[in-house]
Amino acid sequence: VCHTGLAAYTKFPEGFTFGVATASHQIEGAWNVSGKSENVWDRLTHTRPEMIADGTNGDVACDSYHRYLEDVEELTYLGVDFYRFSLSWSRILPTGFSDHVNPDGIRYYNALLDALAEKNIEPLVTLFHWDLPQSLQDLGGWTNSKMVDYFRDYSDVCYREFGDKIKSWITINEPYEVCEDAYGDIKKAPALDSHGIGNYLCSDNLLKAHAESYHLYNEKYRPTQNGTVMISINSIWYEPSDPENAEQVALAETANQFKFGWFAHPIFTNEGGYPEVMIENVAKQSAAEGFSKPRLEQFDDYWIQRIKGTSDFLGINHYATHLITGPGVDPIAKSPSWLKDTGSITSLEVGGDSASEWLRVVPTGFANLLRWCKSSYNDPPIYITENGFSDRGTLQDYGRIQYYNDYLSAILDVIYDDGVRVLGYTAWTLMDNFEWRAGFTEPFGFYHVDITDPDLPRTPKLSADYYRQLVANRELPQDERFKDPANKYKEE
Ligand code: GBH
Repeated sequence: VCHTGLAAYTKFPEGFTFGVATASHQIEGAWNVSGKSENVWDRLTHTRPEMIADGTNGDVACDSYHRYLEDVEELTYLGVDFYRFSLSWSRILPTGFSDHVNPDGIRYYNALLDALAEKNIEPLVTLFHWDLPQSLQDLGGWTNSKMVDYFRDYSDVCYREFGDKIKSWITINEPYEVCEDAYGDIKKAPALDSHGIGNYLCSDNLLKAHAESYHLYNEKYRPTQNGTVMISINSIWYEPSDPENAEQVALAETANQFKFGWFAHPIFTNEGGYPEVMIENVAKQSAAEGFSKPRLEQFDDYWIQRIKGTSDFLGINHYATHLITGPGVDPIAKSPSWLKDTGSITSLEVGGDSASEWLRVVPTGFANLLRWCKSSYNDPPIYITENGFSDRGTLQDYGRIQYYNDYLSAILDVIYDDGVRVLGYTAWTLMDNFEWRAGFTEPFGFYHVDITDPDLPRTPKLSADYYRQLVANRELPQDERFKDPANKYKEE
């Protein structure tokens, strides 16, 4: 092992794969073209544009619906092994239900899949990345227990139509963000703000829906299609602000159970079900708040068993670490709420910054999260299904390169030093795109997209070349040209 003082390890193990990700609503545009119906993000951006930082929306976005061949060119330039993208539910099933399959939607994804196959780029496909058909939201969306059936029906259509071409599936992207940000808060569409209530109705239904989709694939499709199915869970990783403070250490563990464990514990542990500490805290808070029943209750035995073990890999999206500064009710917590239920106070005063307030750069936090996943979830095989960095859009994006280098180095550390089974890595994202409520103000892409030009030209940033070299050599690039001149000066 060569210790350069920068990174202990530089070379990725044999068989490790690299990809890059996008999501339908963030890139496709063509929001009302060829039979696609309205989704919750169309509704939010059209009716409440003031909720988006720059008033933009996904109507055109990167226009990937029409420009997907350009996207495939970019992917080919990067040389990635796989491309993670998501399917638009309302493009495939405009009513939201499986009574009408939209032929143009099927044609679009088949064309994309064929173009990828021609370049030997494997598809890794997400069924649901937040763009719920508005028709289903009108019935309550993920707070409606019928969503279990609707999601299974939608999955069935996708497995049937595309399963010959897609061997790696992700059911749902970031369940915490779906349930907490969209139903328990106003951070994501439909911005229900049913804090402490809707978020937990959502998790009950979403976990069951995921499990039913997994079982459906297992029983009906896996025997002939031979693919895999996983879920991608996001983690803000929590650490104590004072590692010597036992109370903070315990609270950080509780916060990680509330954040990551909320969805990982039911699927990836032997005992299954929601984490015990969540059930206890929510019961205690609910009683004190005057509710007749806990706002979150444990699944019954049938569902504990049915949900357990329903993911072939642990899909981790990871960006940032936050701090726990103490016990109590966070000043920003509503009542009742998930945050209040955690019983802790959080802080963003950690690590380097990015263009996104929440994105605190702490590579050691990533390594700690991965070790924690190994020990908490029986040493699962792991795919990093998202990781990336936002800036203000410069083409000389040294901050992004530094981020990737440090976070990839953290992965190498845990692979070689701790035996964590990380099998692949997905960078977020191929090109600057519609960053949800941040609009186009917090770009994460390897490619700059000029949204003021009707041709939406894509220009590679320096990080595109960094990633291309990384993928080609399976090794962290050491090239001088990737080093920030400012930092380089400091090092010498
Ligand atoms: C991922 O979410 C998404 O999967 C992807 O679509 C997205 O483009 C990417 O990250 C970059 O953001 O400022 O208080 O409203 C990552 C988890 C959780 C990060 C919600 C942003 C908003 C916090 N996200 N969070 S706030």
